[in-house]
Amino acid sequence: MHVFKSILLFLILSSLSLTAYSDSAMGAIDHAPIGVMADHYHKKGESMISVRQGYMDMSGNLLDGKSISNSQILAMPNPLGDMPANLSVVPTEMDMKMTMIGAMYAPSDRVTLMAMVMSMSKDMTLNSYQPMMGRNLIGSFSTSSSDISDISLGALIKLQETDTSRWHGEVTVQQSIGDNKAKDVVLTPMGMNMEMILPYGMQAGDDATRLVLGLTNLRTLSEKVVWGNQLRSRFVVSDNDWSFGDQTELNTWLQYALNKSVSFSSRLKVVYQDKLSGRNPMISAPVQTANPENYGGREVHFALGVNFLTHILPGKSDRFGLELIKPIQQEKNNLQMDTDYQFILGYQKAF
Ligand SMILES: [Cu+2]
Repeated sequence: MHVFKSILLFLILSSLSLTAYSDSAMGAIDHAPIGVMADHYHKKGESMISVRQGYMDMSGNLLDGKSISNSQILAMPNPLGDMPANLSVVPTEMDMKMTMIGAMYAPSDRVTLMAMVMSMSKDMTLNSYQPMMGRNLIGSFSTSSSDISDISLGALIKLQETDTSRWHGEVTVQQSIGDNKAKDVVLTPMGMNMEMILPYGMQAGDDATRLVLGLTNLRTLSEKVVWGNQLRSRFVVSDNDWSFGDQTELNTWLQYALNKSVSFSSRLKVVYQDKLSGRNPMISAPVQTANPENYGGREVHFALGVNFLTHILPGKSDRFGLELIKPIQQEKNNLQMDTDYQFILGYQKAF
């Protein structure tokens, strides 16, 4: 398993870094847990590059937040038509990988500029069942898609900084550039292999332009403890046929500095997302993911993380972050897949 190997690697590197003290003024605790975006600004003239790799694993399904079996799903009506009358294709597993490459530059102490490119790859395994009568399993198949999904340009504005508290705002424009009509071969309930446009959740993009607004506060509770809070919303300002719903994310985290080069974190993340808006009439298979109503909802996640500084490449410290995220509540709208865990690994280097 990726996750456990990586955790082991981090524990080994963390213990090495106990001896690899950073000589700069920066500490591991100075950046938020790696899954929090736009969490810090820079001093005039500083720049930084970052790479984040995220994984998400989903398996099984939820109806209004409660576990539902494949046979219960087959009994549900197909809302997109009456051929067939019931849902006949059921997703069983989904894996998502995200790569985010970012750059920051501070032209002044007040403003830090940000640019980011994100790419995504998605894999889904599904079962196809007879559309009527016995509803026997016809077979399993998998679909995948992969693309650069979006680019964003933004600015962080320092609002207030005291010895124990920092406030900053974020304004970002995010443009989806990923394919929103990716195709793959699907095993239909009639037992045929057909190339089709994949449902919305399997698309890397939605053609939308979004405005991201954020507000972050960091509070130093003691020499070793920082409490962070962030409210961040993404609004669709223009789209074409369809787009994923607006999203608001609330994060609160506590970080503890073991020493200057290692910090541990716990984080609570609450996400509200609207259902999908609009539709593509070509997406109409008897599968839950083809229905715009089966998107969005409220989710609460808990994360544990570690940040650490070490010296590998010349210049300032090399910064690593790892976070393991588990859902504690998934009030997803209608019928959706059940999230097992997420996992984010990151590297940051300032100049
Ligand atoms: Cu930075």
